[in-house]
Amino acid sequence: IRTHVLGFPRIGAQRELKRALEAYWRGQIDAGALEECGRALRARHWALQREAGLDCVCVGDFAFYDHVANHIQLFGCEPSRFGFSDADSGLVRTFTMARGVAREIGTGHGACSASGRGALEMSKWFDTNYHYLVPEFGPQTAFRLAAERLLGEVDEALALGHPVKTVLLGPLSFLYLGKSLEEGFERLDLLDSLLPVYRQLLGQLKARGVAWVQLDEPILGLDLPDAWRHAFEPAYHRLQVPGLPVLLATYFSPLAENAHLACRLPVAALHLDLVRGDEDLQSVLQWLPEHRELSLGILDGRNIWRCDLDAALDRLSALRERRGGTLWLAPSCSLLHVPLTLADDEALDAELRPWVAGAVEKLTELELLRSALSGGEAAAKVLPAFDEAREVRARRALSSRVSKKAVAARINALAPDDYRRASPFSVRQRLQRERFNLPLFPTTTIGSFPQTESIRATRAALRRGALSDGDYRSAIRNEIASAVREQEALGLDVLVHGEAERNDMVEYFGGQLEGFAFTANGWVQSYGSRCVKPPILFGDVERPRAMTVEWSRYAQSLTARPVKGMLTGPVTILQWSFVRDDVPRSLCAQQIALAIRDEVGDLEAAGLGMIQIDEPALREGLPLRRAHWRDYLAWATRTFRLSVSGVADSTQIHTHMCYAEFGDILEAITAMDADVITLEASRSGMTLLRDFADFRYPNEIGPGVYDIHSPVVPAQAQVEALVRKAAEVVPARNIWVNPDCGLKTRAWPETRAALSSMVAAARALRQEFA
Ligand code: THG
Ligand code: ZN
Repeated sequence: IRTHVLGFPRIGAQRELKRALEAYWRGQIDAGALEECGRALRARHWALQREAGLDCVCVGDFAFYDHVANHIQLFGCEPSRFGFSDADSGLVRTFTMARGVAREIGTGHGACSASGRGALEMSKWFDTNYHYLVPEFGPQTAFRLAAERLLGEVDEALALGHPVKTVLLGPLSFLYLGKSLEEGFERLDLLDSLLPVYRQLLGQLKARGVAWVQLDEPILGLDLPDAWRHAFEPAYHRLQVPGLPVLLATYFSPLAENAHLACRLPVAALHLDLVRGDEDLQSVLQWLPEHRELSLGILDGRNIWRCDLDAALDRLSALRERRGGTLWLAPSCSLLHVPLTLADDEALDAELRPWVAGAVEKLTELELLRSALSGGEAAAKVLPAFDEAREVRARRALSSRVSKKAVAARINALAPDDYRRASPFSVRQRLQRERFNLPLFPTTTIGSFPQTESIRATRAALRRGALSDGDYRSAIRNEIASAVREQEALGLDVLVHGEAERNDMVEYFGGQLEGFAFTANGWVQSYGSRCVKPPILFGDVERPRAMTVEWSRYAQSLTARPVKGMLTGPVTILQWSFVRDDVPRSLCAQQIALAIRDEVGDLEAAGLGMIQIDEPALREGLPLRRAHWRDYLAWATRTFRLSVSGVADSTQIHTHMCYAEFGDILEAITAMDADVITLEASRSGMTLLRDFADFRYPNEIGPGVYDIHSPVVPAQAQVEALVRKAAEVVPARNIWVNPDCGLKTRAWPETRAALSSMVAAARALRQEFA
């Protein structure tokens, strides 16, 4: 029995990589110092793997910015639009692709892909909160092996005396996850020229003395077009290198109709994600030839709960009897998606600390399972650890903070009416128009205003205990008052309080709800140097007190114009947290929805006539397999409605979505029945609106009229043109005018300029359409 991991966190226990990257970008350290930081992190992470007892270390999972971007360089297919020359170092190239060229950086991610030197587009890595840089492929794409960096890392690990398993994204997934530069260009057509380069690399790895190569093909868990499915077998035949065993890794989703294919591929070993793809196991046992090794993803690589070792051992023992050959034990997927360690987190609730496992703790769990499975003395030795784990699980199950009768009772008492507004949209719209009397093309913003240095300092001072609660609150009130003044001066119609009191929205709400715990250092990489600290949803959710009312009420007290209350929706809170493994996700979402519903009610009672509940992660929570979409979308939209349906018809419910294409979930968005939806749309030049028009989206809609990811100030004429375009496909009286996302990452000067141009555009259009 072997043990291994598919990949390891790389950001560092104290986010050393983040610090070094940002210092390098600011020009405070040089490339040598950055490289040294990377080298030290790799050495430390390999040592952790070996000290835990794993058979080999993973090489190739490290990246300064993103592992997919590393493959773009590895295979020499950096888009020609960047105009790299031999003089540009690998680091310079990585960061240019990741962040664009300074002069053109204003165009941000994705905006000018395929032309200019704007950054590569970012996209969600399957259904995780990690974002990868999207490779660009076209008829001109050529591949050339540039393996110096990877081979250097292999040599580093070998020099440290570690047996090496090199991790690569497989050729099919690499091409599939990219984008085509030209309409109609088939990325699959590049396979023929890509395979020889992969093969060449495998040859060099073998010559180096690596023990294994892991090729990740997570797309085997997707609904693949036939052409892609059929390409696997011939491709993997061509990749065979005598004497170099390949482990094919799949994860995140059931293989289903691709299971037979995966079993047929000529590789030495196959990895299965038993957390997400348990249903494949029986067929794989049947189809996988005896001499192939089987790697079982028995620990959850995407969640932080300690493993039920007894249950895992039972399963593994049975499997071991059925299956001759060699078994490998592993986490289900790369550990990139969990914090490095949670063992000594000072902020984590003491009761919860023994319940959870970060990446390092998961290594220990793997070794316990291997020892127990080996029998004899090794197994006897780990009995106490199994006893301890069992006790901890029992304590967790019985904790009075996990299951709460009152919460269950409330869920059970829900009736169909709790999931719908009192009247249909047409009635609500009339009442809301009478109440708010807004002009045509009302202007608003998404919620947050620039998080200035002083705002950050205020929150940090409170955290450190350097600021009293009273002083903190008056500092935040000052920020709110100033945001309201700014908005009135700009002439916006519907105001927001600006969210100076919030850091990450999910952390902010999780921190105030019972049933959630949080960590001081449980960082997970989101993209590049950016990390999130997902709250841990461990128990039934309750809202002990109002969370946002004080701030929203204060903002409303300062102005005669309507202020929107600002909340995050249940699906997004769920999606960006570590979630319980003892009840269904849908139930967790329902409980969060009830807490939000109470907050919505309190905001309404405090005089807020408009309340926005953001669901930016609704689309990303979509299951990877279409067959599971209906079920998810049904509970996700129901949960949203549960959050908002307690209000009067004349209270206006807004929602906001971003980070995604919405074309394929319009029906679900409509089913949410928000009175107004604001969307990220400016970058797609409003093609998104055509979908909404074709679909006849019935409610009001604010397609973002400019890209907040860019410091470039939109011209008034440009905003007008976008709104005119919108008015061609959506009734003008249903259109709102707003930026495409929150403004917290922007500075005030550009924010003022952009909003003032937006307001001027709306005013001009009112004349034009009057
Ligand atoms: N919150 C959460 N998940 C998210 C987003 C979010 N996933 C998608 C998207 N937004 C990811 N975007 C970002 C953008 C910025 C940062 C993280 C994710 C960021 N993080 C700070 C950092 O790394 O320095 C840390 C933030 C903090 O101090 O809490 O800047 O909005 N949950
Ligand atoms: Zn947004």
